[in-house]
Amino acid sequence: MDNVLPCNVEDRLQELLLDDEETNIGNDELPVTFKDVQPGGKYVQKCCAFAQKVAIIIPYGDRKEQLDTVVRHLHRLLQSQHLCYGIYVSELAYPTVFNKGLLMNVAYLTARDEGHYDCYIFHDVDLISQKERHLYICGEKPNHMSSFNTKFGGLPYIKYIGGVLALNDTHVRVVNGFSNLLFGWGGEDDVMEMRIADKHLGLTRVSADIGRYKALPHDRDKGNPVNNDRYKMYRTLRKHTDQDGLTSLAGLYELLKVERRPLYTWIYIKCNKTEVLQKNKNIVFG
Ligand code: NGS
Repeated sequence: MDNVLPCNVEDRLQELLLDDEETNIGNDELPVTFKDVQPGGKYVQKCCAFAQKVAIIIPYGDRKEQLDTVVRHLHRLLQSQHLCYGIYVSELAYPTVFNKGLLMNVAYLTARDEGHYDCYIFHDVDLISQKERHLYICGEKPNHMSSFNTKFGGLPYIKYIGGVLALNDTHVRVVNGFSNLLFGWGGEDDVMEMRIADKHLGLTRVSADIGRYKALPHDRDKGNPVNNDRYKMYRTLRKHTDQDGLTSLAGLYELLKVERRPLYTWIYIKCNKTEVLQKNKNIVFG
């Protein structure tokens, strides 16, 4: 589904064109575009051309440069689209094994509790939208926004919904968020795809010319080894959507800090893989 800006708004985008150079700006001084951003990365001024209030959720590992780039890019883009929004970045304290699903769940709850957003856009840290007209709002169905990723020259496979995914609050609740139990690289997006299908929510995908994203290059992240158990876990995870996700998140992590940084809200958490899997052993092995 293509959400694109109406022409009268598009005209005002010219000064905000997002080319490659723009996305490489340094991170010391806040450019004037960000002067209206409130601490925690919230923007509520001169906005609300659309009725939705949007939370951007970015699970973060250790690519600070990319985080700075994508956050700045998003502020420019979302302001140009006259949206009310907040940006939330969640990070796990090391040493640990990365858990993208759990990080996204925690950030979602934080955003929901403080902002009551209508739309949640789960966004990889390495993806830059190349189309300013690609509106960052939710539709009636879950919407896969990153339909063309320069890393893959399109989609890596047809059921792929990773990268950038827009879910409204009802969607997130119905699927019980993401699985908390996939540690390491791979699979959390595929399990979300199964949840959306199993709950019959339907799915839309932006056309490839609008949903075009540039992938920023990177090495493999520290603390994020490939999860070799992921395929094995699918079958049992699929049976336990209602027991594994937002409803079972409490007690699986410790909230260390919520910090209002100038351009985003930073949520820092701690969790122990062995303990989490042990607490959920009936799901993992059942
Ligand atoms: C698939 C993974 C997805 C992942 C996608 C793209 O193979 O979680 O590759 O990854 N699924 C499984 O491993 C089952 S990427 O190249 O963007 O890192 O999102």
